[in-house]
Amino acid sequence: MTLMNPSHTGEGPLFRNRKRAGAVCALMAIVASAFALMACGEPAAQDPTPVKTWKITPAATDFVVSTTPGVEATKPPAGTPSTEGAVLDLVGVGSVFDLEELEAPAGPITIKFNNQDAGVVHNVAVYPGDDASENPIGATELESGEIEQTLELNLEPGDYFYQCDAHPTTMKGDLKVS
Ligand SMILES: [Cu+2]
Repeated sequence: MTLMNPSHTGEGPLFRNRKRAGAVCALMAIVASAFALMACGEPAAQDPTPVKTWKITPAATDFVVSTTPGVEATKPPAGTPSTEGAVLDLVGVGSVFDLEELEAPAGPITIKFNNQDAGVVHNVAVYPGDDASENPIGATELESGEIEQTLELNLEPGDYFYQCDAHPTTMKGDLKVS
């Protein structure tokens, strides 16, 4: 008889708890649906913002393009007076260039290379940029001295690099075209 009482008293609270749990579940469903509606509204408001940012980026590129024609416009007046263009003298002696820095105005440029090393092969090759990583714009043939070579170029303003392809570590220099 003493074992029956705990089981009877235990059933009562259990049923009440199940009713309370059902009411809580219904409340959470309403709250969850309310949050779902709010969550759906936020992404729709955020979408226009990235589109506006994308429109700003191409506009900045247009500014760079519009600047380039202005620089090119100054080139013809500078090149017109001198019909021959710039002439740069370069000497190779003891497998070294006498000049490691050359400057010239944009337009036709002639490099006169004097290889004074008898029986030693030299040349002059001009590359875009600061090194010989890209293809050369122009180059003379590798020939043994003593010999005079002429390299004719037509260069836009910028930084260029020149070297002897037979001695790239000792015969090199920078050419600045403005
Ligand atoms: Cu050389």
